[in-house]
Amino acid sequence: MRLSLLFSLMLLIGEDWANAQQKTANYDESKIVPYTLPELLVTRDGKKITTADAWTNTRRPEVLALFKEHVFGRTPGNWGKVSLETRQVKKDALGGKATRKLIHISLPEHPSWAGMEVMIYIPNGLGHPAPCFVGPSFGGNHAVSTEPDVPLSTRWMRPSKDKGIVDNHATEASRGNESSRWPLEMIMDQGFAVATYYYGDIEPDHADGWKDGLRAALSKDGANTEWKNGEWGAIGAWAWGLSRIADYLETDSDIDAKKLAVIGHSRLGKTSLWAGAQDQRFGVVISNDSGEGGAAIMRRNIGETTAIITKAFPHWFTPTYATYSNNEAACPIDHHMLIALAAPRAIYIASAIEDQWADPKGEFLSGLHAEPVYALFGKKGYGVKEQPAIDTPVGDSIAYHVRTGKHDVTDYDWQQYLRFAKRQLGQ
Ligand code: GTR
Repeated sequence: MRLSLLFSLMLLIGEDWANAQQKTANYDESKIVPYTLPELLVTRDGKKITTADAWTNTRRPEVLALFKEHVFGRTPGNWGKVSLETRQVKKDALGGKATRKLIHISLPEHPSWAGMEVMIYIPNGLGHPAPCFVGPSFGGNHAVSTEPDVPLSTRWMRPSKDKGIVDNHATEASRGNESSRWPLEMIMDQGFAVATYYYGDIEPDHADGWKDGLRAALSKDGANTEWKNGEWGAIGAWAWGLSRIADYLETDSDIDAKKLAVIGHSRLGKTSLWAGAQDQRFGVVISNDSGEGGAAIMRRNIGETTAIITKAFPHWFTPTYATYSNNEAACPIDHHMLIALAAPRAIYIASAIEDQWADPKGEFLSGLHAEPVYALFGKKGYGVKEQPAIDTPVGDSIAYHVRTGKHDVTDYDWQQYLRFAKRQLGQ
């Protein structure tokens, strides 16, 4: 009993410590030490990139490799066969508005990973395959949906009285606790499907969580693995899950798998950016308040910093990333390069004005500094050079808004994403 209490307390140190840092962090622009961003359009051996082909064939692979080596780690390629099993199809979900499917994705060659439960809502009566948003949830399918017959997740969850998590597990009181972030009816009304999974299906989100998840299952040393520089962290594994959902969606004739938008909030926004960087099946990439390690420029060192995030959440990244704590200038990437990896596909970066921890201005700047890559493809970025006023979305192939309010996903955010996805994907 005592030991398990100690263990639970240890698990909280990362989150709690990060939360405490929010109060004392620097939020003063005038204290930013002048910095130079790494060149996007110059190769490591000094060649200038001036064409879309040279970006695609030379510089893009280089930048992608840099993010693997220095930030998120390499995704191993040894998972083998992927089993895609449809477990439930409910044609009259959401009062008849949608069909709900539950798909179990697992790896027959790696049975120690329990697999992932994907929940898909598809608007009824559309008359054509639906474009689809794909994103992970913090709380599980039963938290995204308010429908009482969605199975409760049985996986490890972070303790939370508010969310009805008891002994690290969801209860009936957990239903719908994330539904405000997933306005399913609004999304269905706009003719889009939604595919989602609980990120903890891949691995529990704490420093030792990988031992009970996909990373241990795919590693030859299992739970005894010592993660080396360049090997993947949790964000890489969560992003892998998004790509496996895309594998499934390509097999479902109710879905237009040529029209996929990957979306995530906060740590899961970092995840959606990394999924979008690696997997070009995602034609739209959406970062909602992704902040440090996501869209924010790391060299600004304002709000959450590399030092803070790699101390609080060492398991999210490849070990190398922590070596750039208070040493950002030595890092061969900055996060405008992560945005550029989406090019020429469409990307939306969103911030919230009360979320200074995530550095809204730094999130804006990463999109601005990615524009030269989009220009090579004849694509337009923001169309403005300064961060726009609150609640004033800007942009074309790279779009941005900073909305009123806190760190969250709101209907306002979704209204912009729906409009953007329609414009970019056609619908
Ligand atoms: C915070 C962390 C942020 C962000 C956030 C979240 O504690 O410092 O980087 O990821 O959690 O995911 O809600």
